[in-house]
Amino acid sequence: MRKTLLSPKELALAIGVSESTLKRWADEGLVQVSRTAGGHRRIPMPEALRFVRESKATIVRPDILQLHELAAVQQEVTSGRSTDEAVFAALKEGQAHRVRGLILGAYVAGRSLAAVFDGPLRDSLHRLGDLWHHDEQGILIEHRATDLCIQAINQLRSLLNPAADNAPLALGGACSNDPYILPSLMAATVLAEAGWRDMNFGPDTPVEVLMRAAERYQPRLVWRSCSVETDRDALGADMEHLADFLATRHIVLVVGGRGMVSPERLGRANTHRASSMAELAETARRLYFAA
Ligand code: B12
Repeated sequence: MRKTLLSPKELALAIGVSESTLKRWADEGLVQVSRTAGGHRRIPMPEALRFVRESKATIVRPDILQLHELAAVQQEVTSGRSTDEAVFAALKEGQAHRVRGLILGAYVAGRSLAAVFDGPLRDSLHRLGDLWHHDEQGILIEHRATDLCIQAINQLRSLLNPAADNAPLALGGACSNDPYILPSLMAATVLAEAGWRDMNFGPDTPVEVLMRAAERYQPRLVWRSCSVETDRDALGADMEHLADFLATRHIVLVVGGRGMVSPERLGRANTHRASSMAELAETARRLYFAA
């Protein structure tokens, strides 16, 4: 079972400082602690990770933070070798443990989820796509790489604080006939990092499903990705219909992906065309504070 609370001694050991230093940081409010019935300080795991990321602490005992995959790649992460290059190699070779460790390493070193997704993950997948142009070998590797990315993203997700019950809700998915899993999964995870509740309907989600879900769950934001070459007129009509439907309910629509229709066609005040997860994160933060 995942440990959820650390003692000051455990966090101190994990980052190679003395227990008294850690307790002082806690008393100064740099690390938020709760107290046991007996008055002992305890640090929730997400808070420990926040502190490690923001203070740029070096993790010397990843096992204490239950970041086991990190142990195997730690030398690589701290050696200055480009994470992006290492992620590409590990994805190409199908090394699940290394992919998870490297992505975890980039996150605990302080990169935002959006930066990890727009950076090493996107770049590596684009490079993989260019290597084989979908001969048989390429298809196999792309399917496998997609699964390794899903594992790494879900692992990062498990480290996030759960959203508050009254946090704004976002929901979304990929357009009809779009099999691509990762863009929508990334969008959901970026929104979760920004404190939103999220509902991801995944690939190939008909527009009616999104509209029904919007009607039922009253989200503040809907995202839609399109990563395939498709009938531009049909997609454009679909998107206009969705944008108008959401506008009457004051719901913001964020769209993205290689196959998405042009911003001019979507020129509605409630609709944003994003080209990266960083842009989605920015919109999410702005709306969160406005809410
Ligand atoms: C993995 C992969 C597959 C897998 C998909 C597995 C799955 N279920 O997800 C499989 C093997 C099934 C596949 C199939 C095909 N593929 Co393919 N595939 C890829 C590959 C390598 C990675 C795609 C991916 O997941 N990228 C990761 C995402 C995260 O990156 P991204 O799409 O750029 O998204 C970023 C931004 O655009 C933005 N973004 C995207 N969407 C959204 C949405 C929102 C709301 C926001 C805010 C931001 C945002 O943020 C993301 C992160 O930065 C790409 C290479 C590439 N250049 O992308 C080829 C690629 C897309 N495929 C290609 C092709 C040709 C095909 C096939 C037609 C091959 C075939 N002959 O069968 C089929 C088509 C399938 C179909 N039904 O349409 C071509 C497309 C060329 C073109 N001109 O469109 C590419 C570019 C490869 C290449 N270089 O030739 N593919």
